[in-house]
This record gives sequence, structure tokens and C-alpha cells, in this order.
Amino acid sequence: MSVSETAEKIKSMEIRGAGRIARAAAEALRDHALSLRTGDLPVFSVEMEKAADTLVATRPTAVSLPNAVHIVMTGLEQAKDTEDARSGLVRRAEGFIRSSRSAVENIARFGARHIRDGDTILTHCNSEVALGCIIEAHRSGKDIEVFATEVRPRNQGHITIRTLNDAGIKTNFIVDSAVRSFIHDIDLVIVGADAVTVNGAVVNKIGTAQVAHTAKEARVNVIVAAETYKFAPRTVIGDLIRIEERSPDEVLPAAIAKTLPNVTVRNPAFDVTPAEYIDLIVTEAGAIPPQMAYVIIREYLGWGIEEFQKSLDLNHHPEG
Ligand code: RI2
Repeated sequence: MSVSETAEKIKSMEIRGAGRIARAAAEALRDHALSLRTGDLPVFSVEMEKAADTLVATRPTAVSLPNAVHIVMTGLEQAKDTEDARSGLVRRAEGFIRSSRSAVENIARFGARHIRDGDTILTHCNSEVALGCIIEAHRSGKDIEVFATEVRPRNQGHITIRTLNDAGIKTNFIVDSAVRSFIHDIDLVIVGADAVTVNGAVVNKIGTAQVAHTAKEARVNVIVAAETYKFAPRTVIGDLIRIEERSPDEVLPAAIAKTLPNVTVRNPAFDVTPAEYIDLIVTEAGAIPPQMAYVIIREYLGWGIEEFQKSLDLNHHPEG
């Protein structure tokens, strides 16, 4: 698929879910590299940078997207010629896609071990990794039941209940505001993540913070299933995760909004759950308490503070 087609599909959420958009971006970069006809390395590099920027600009919150693009693009400047640049890029893109898929499988295996026979699990939104854990627990013979929220305004809960239904898992479908009413029936909350910051806060679908807060108050454990490429390196130097605010039409039809001139519809797509509401983050590198997020950023993503020193001139001490 072309870069512009992929970018459009990510923007419109035809391709959605933090892991899926990361893999789609890697695929688009690979296909773009293969389709560029130029033999001129600087031209090739500029074209690839433009494609990378287009993809990263599609959705601002899921850090898996810039991380995937970074992984695929790193090394381009060391290429000897266009063929070297192209083959390196294709290799890195395919490597990322492969390792992303295997991360999802490994997290499912690790996460499933936190689910006990007889557990009732609550999930919010549609996370392939969170669902992977639930489905793996069911496959391994555990008798489980799920509560899945609707997920206003885009109704990703509909995708979740279809997946759970098709896996043969007993599922209850509830509106987002019913979480408090059922929390005492729940043994464990499992959600995905769009970004994990250096202080262990988890950015995920709007409503996740309320779910986690409710769970904490009811002493129900909250597990986040997140691949290491969802950890946000730039939060180490103080960057904040931008919360995407989508069109008001997703919440209230424009025809109605037009009749309400004093009403402003706000539609943030994500919220931030503080680390203290989260018991464990399950990654493909193992489960960690949220407070250990920096270790993942440094050891598994390989982004230490040195990565930023040049660009930010953090070591710059003016002389005289
Ligand atoms: P996986 C989704 O965002 C949800 O917030 C979900 O929890 C998260 O990405 C992670 O998804 P959206 O694209 O990578 O629906 O676990 O806005 O599938």
C-alpha cells in the first residue's frame, strides 16, 4: 500500500490499534523504499524522510508509530549507496514487523499466566495484546468470563466482543459508565496501551483512567499489556505525550451541534492513567512494575539520555 493510502487509513482509523498502525507504517516505508526508482542516495533519503514524516503526522498519541518509523529509518544516513539504503530499510521494516508479531504472541503467553481459572476479566477498548492474553488463558483451559465496555465514541468494544465471541469466551457487553456497577464482579482488569511514559503512566483509550481508578478503589488488580515499542523515549527529556483530540462529529452529529451554539463538544481520544493505579505492565521482555519504565526505554529500546544530548545540546556550557 502506498504511503498516502496508509496515512489516510490510519487517520480515518480504518487501520487502528497502536500495534497495527506501527506495523502498517513499517510496511508502507518498506513498499515506498521498493517503489522509489532513483539511484541518487540524497534524493532517496529525502523521499524516505518525507514518507516517514507523513506517517508520523497521522495520529499523535500512539508512540508505537514514531518508534516503528525510527527503528526502520535508523541507519539510512550510513548507507553507501541507494541499493544499500533500500535493502537496509527493507530489512529493518521486515524485522520490526516480525518482532512486533512475536512480541504480541509472547505477551499473550506471559499475560495469560496472570489470569486464574474462574476469573472474570474487564477490558476496555480493543487491544490485540490485551485480548491475546485473555484468549490464551481461555485456550489453555481456564474457565473465564469477560466484561467488555462499549468504548464511546468509536465503539471499539464492538470489535472486542466479536473477537471474544468468536473465541468462544463468555462475554458481557456494558456501556462505559457501567464499570463501577460491575466492578465487584471483576477479578482482574486487562487493557492495552498507546504509550507508556518514563514515570510509568499509561496513555490509553479515553476512559481507561476511570476504569483503573475504579478498580484501584475496589482493590482489583490492573494489568497493562504493552510491547516495548509503546514506551516513549522522549518522555525521558521532558516531552509530553500529545493527546489526540478528534472531530466533535464523532460525539455529536454536526446537524445537532449546529443548533447548540453555546455548546462545545470535546473529544479527546486518550487519557493518562497514573502509575499508582497500575499493578503490572506485561511486555515481551517480561512483566515489570510501571515504575521500571525507564529500564525498558534504555535497555530494550536502546534510547539512553545520550541519544538526546546532541539534539538538545544538554551538555552545552557557554564559555566565558
Ligand atoms: P493494541 C487503541 O487506540 C486503543 O487505545 C488500544 O487500547 C490501543 O490502541 C492499543 O492497541 P485506537 O487506535 O496495539 O483505537 O494493543 O484509538 O492493539
